[in-house]
Amino acid sequence: MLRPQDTRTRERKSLNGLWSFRTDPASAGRTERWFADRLRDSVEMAVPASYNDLLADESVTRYSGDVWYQRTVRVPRGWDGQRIVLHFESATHRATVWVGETEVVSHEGGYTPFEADVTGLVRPGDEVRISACVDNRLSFRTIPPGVVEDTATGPKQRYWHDFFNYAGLHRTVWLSATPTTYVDDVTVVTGLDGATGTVGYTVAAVGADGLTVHTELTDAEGRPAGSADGAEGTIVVEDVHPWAPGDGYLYDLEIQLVDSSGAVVDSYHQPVGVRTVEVRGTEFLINGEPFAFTGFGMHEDHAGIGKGHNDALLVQDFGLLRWIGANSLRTSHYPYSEEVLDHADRHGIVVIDETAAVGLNMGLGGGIFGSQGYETYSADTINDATREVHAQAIRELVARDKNHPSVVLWSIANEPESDTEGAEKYFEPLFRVVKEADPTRPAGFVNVMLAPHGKCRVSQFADVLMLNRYYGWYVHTGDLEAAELAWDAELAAWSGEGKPIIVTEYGADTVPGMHSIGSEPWTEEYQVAYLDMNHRVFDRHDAVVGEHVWNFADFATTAGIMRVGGNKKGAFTRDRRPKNAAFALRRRWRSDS
Ligand code: BDP
Repeated sequence: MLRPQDTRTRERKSLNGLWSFRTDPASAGRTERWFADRLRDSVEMAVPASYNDLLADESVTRYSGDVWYQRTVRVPRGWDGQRIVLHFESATHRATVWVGETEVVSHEGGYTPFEADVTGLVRPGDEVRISACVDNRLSFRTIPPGVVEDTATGPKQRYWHDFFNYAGLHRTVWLSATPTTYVDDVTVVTGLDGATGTVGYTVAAVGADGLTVHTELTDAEGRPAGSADGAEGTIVVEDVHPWAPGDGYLYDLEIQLVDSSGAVVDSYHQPVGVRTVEVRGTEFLINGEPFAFTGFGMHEDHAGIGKGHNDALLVQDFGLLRWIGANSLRTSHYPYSEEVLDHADRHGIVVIDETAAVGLNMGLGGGIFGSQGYETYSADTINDATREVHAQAIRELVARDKNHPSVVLWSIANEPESDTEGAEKYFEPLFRVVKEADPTRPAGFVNVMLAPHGKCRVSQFADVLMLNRYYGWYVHTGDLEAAELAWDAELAAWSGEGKPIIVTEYGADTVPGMHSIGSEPWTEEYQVAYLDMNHRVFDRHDAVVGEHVWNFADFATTAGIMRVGGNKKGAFTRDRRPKNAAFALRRRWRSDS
């Protein structure tokens, strides 16, 4: 599946804006065929956005179940004879879509795209009604998992991840047109040998018998940089300008389907960054050079729109990343919108790309340790069927993001239970899935504090060790001396594994404006002292090649006695004002500060 584009043979029309919306707590809409007519008793809802916080209605904020979105669209009259596709960049966490009265597609998983060929159901020039039933419920067969419990006050959604279960149509919906003979997919793999770069590609096309695949590479200044023929090929680029951290140099690869008269039947443009990624011993190499990650685990989270994508806020967040000297980010804890990855490509920000497999750990809930009343891996909870859903989530992530040069490492899960036999059995096949899907990038998962060195049974499968640790926060709270000792000892043990270590989370909740001259948790001073302690420890271990503070900004969570208006571990507040820690990080990460 390729993302809709405007090219010389393709067109797209955004369906963003106001849609009709209504909740469907009884899940009556399917049997009552709400798609068959104008959505009654509806209100207006913005797309893209999470619906939760927009209606000043508590029952919608905390809603669990089906909701319906509907709008009409006039199909451009020039699209006669074209293949017409309805494309959703995401629907959280699952959706079924109708065009008119015909069901066209269902999709599981809230953060990856899906589409349907609707050519036979629409007439260029005419209006058509699009309805989507979107369900935000999480179960033991979803990624992320959750459970809807029957309680005395009705069914309640419970989950084990520490961010609010925002839902809805978070990203752009497109109607698009391609020729009926079309480029269906492209995979690009790049190489570097001194000043020479290679751009290897594989193209899949539909209905292209008798056509030739022709590719044209152009540099960022618009100068021709090479070309090739065939569905598979390699373009050699002399004096290549590599993509590198801080230097988001992109070539454009135009993929053409050409007929015997030389006419271009279809054209698709793939941005290409020529770079290599490799793990060697404890080093993480980009273009053969050791790379040290600085930056954050982030969230797609803003007041009002929740997890909805917004270009202005994207530009603001990346501006702050640049200001603070971050060279990288992790898409904690789900695939981010494709605009984020495009932006990272163009600006040379390195990305650890994560699936939505978060909360596969019944010993943890919303950052709170302790038994949560379930066994993590069992026939009734996370089981083989869950693993199939997880495997599909990995495949869809790789399929979507494989061509982004910014993506250098796959994270297949965040903080799963990883110290049990069940965990080992669950994860071993998933590492095979990610390696099969992408043999070119390293892969790992993010290890939780409850599975320290010597106990974790899943790290053996990972190329890179990613550790989340809260010494001085959840343990040794307020005692940074003891925290330093314990953290140092654990890192020394992990260093012996001979793999690169990225500390993917370390952080302390901080109430902006709260101060103290002592080391009092929750104050701005404590956050700075906590980060300083961590940095002293990292600097003593050569195998530590990355530090990602938790979190870039404060974010919304589910209600909990450890959360005051959400998680407050941000270097920035939720509205992106810097805490003292932001200035401290800037001093460490920017040589010019
Ligand atoms: C880790 C999780 C992250 C939480 C964080 C915290 O990976 O999602 O928000 O801790 O407790 O357990 O702040």
